[in-house]
Amino acid sequence: MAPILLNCMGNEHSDYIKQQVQVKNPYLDTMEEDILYHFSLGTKTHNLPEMFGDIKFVCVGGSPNRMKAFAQFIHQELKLPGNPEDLTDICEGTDRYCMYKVGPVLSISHGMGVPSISIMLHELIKLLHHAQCRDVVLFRLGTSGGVGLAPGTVVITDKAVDYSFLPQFEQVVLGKVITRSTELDEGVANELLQCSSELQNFPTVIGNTMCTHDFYEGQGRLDGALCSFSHEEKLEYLRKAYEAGVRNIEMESTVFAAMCRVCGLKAAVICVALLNRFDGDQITSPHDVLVEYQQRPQILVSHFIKKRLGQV
Ligand code: R2B
Ligand code: URA
Repeated sequence: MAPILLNCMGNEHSDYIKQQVQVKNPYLDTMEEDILYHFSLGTKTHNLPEMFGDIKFVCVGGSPNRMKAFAQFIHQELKLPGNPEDLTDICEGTDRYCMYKVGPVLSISHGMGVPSISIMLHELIKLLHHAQCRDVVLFRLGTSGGVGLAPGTVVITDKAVDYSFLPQFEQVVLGKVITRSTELDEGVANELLQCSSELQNFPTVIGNTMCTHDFYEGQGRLDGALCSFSHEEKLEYLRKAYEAGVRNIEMESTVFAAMCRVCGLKAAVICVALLNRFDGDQITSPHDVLVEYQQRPQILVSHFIKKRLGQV
C-alpha cells in the first residue's frame, strides 16, 4: 500500500517553521523509525533532540583528522570546560564519517567528492530536523586549488558553480536530471569577510568556486594517470574560469550549497587555496605549510562563531 503523503509544507510562511530545518520529503513523517545508517545513529536508539537540540553551527570538512582537530580547536576557543583531548567520536560505530559535538558546534567529516558529501548531508539534515534544531548555520571548511591566487589565500564562496561555470547542481533522479540552484547566503559570506579583515592573518577573497567530479582530468590537471588535452588547452580553460569569476576549484561545494538551500539552511563555503593552478598541478608545499594553510578556514569560522556567541 502506498504511504499517505502528508503536506509537511503547509505552514511554510510562518517564521517559526522557516527557522527550523526543513526536510523536503513527505515520506519521512510516515516512518516509525529513521536509521541514519552512515552515522550509526537512529530515532529509536538515540534521543536526538537531547543530544543535538542546541546545535547552532555545523562545520563540515573532508578529512576526519582535520575535523577532529577543528573540534579540539573550537573547544579551546570557546573556553569550554573539560579536556579537548577527551572529545569522543559520536559516530564511532561506523568508520564512514566522524562527528564531534563541542557546545553548540558540530564538527563532521564528509570524505571526498559529491557522492560522499551528499550521503552525509542527507543524514545530517535529517538529524538536525529530528533534533528540532533551529537557526543553524552550516560551513564547509576545505582545501582547493586556487585560480590566479597565491597559495594560502582563503576563498569565501560567492557562487558555487559547475564545470560550465553555472550556479547549478545536476542530480539524476529516476533517470532524469533535476537542476538545483547553488546560491549561498550572502549575509554569512559578507560577515566572514568582515571577520577576516578583523583578524588580518591571511589574504581572503570572495569569489566563485568551481566544483568538479574529479581531482585530475576534471580539474584540468596534466599529471593524472590519464590526460587527453594539451597544456595550452588547460590554461585556456582556467582563463575562462577566471573570467567567469572562479577563484578556486574543489569537489563538494555545489551539492552542499544546493541541499542546504532547499532545506532552508544558511550555508557558506570557506576553502584555502593550496596552490595556484596557473603555476602547476602538483601540491609541492611542505607538510607543515599545508597544515598551517588548512587551519586558516578554521580560524576564520571560529572567529565568526565567537562573534555570534558574543565572545569577542
Ligand atoms: C578538496 O580537496 C579534496 C581533494 O584533494 C576534495 O575533497 C576537495 O574538495
Ligand atoms: N582540492 C582540490 O579539489 N583541488 C586542488 O587543486 C586542491 C585541493
